Amino acid sequence: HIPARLAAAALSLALLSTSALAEVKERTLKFGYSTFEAHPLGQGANKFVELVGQKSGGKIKMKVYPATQLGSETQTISATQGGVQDIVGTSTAPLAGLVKEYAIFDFPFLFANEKEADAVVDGPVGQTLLAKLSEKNLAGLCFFENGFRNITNSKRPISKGEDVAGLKIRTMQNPVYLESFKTLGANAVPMPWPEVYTALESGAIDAQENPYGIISVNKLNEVQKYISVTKHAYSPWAVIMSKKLWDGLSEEERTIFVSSCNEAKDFQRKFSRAEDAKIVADLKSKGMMINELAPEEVSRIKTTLQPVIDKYTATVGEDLVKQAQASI
Ligand code: EAX
Repeated sequence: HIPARLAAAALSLALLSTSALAEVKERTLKFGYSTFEAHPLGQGANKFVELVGQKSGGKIKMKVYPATQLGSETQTISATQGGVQDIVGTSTAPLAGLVKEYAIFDFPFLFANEKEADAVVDGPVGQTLLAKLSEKNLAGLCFFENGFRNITNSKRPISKGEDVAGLKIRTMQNPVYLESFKTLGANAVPMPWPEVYTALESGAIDAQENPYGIISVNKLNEVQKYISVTKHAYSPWAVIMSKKLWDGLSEEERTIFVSSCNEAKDFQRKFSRAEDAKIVADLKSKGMMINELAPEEVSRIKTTLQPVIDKYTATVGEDLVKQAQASI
């Protein structure tokens, strides 16, 4: 027979989980993001949805809209602010237009590797930035990663900063990216992601920059010849809820969302990093030319971009930059 203590423990556990779930409402939420489901971000999004489902005993469901079905990143961020969309996943760059401190993540060459990125994004700077979204009718849950960004173009390999000059390059809708590429002499144009493939195809632009995964899943190999491994910036990807929804959640529901996001994040980053080598081989096999830059050329680019870093250090505040540097 079952020992009394064990039976009591089982009973209290059962009570705990039923009483716990009493604080969880049946909900079906709208979750939209810009990349494809097959991308590691889409896989991370699915993991998040699955975990929220499990932890809520199936009460909280999400309808997922990948691949810009609900609009560009800036549009879906606005829809989430208005509560029309419940959850958005987005590269953080467009958030700098709402909360200026987000520009810190866009500083060229801020992180040398993923370990440094994780330390800052998961540290006090990341926490501050998630919390700041509440000023804009948003509730930040956690950060996945889009990854280190590399330049692709149709003209030539980029081996030094001077090779960027004259390229018509699309940037995200973010001033740090825009000014960085202008400083290198490029003809830089901000453009929402859904327009980029067509603009590259028609030759309206020559170049764009994104991590390997985005290049691959969007088949940019069809319209771009060269990838130059500049790793000039790192894109975190924020999972954000509308504040309207957040404010109406029980503590228990909030815990479900935040803990699921963080668990999904660990899965997502591992997956993303494991995919990179395979993607590079695949892009090469599809005819893309991939070149690395000599470290001294990377340092020269960084020196050229120092005025942009200085300008945006003033914008985001020197304390935040120091805090980031202390985490690295
Ligand atoms: O889906 O707009 C961009 O370049 C971002 O990297 C976006 O997340 C791509």
